[in-house]
Amino acid sequence: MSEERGHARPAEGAPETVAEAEVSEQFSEMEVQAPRVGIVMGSKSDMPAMEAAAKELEQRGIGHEVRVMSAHRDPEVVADYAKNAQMRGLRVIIAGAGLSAALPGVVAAHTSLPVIGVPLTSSKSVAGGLDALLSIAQMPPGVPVACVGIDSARNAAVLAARILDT
Ligand code: RP5
Repeated sequence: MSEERGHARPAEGAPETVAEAEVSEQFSEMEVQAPRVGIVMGSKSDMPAMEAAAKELEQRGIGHEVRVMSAHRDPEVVADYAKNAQMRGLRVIIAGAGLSAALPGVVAAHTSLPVIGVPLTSSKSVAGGLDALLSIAQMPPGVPVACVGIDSARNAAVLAARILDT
């Protein structure tokens, strides 16, 4: 047992030291496995279109997670997710939504991570998804959202991969 500034320190190999080493190892494993891309969408009905992003990331071996949350129906969930994203290890967020597609912009308002918006068509879309495209692309100065083409979730994943490479 050695002493430093009056505090007793456990000797090498003492139970506390072993426990610390185990915890440290578990943390480094978690970091490796932690998703780097968050894929979020406004509704379960968006899943068929957004699966293309998950598939592309899967093929590239990029860890990701998929969540359904609506900027209008679950505003607190979206705010919490975006605020905690960076701390959880995420590096890019892909957000898909249709109609008045606020999700990508609201996520971008709560995080400084890059956000890629995917405008989606849905049964109630007008002008073939132009409603969602403009909602996502026309962000106010200072709160950018990168916007891919309508229903172009795969391109969002390719862009996320390029961002991660830089
Ligand atoms: C948007 O409204 C969603 O992103 C979806 O594209 C659209 C329709 O949602 P549901 O009524 O199918 O849940 O917020």
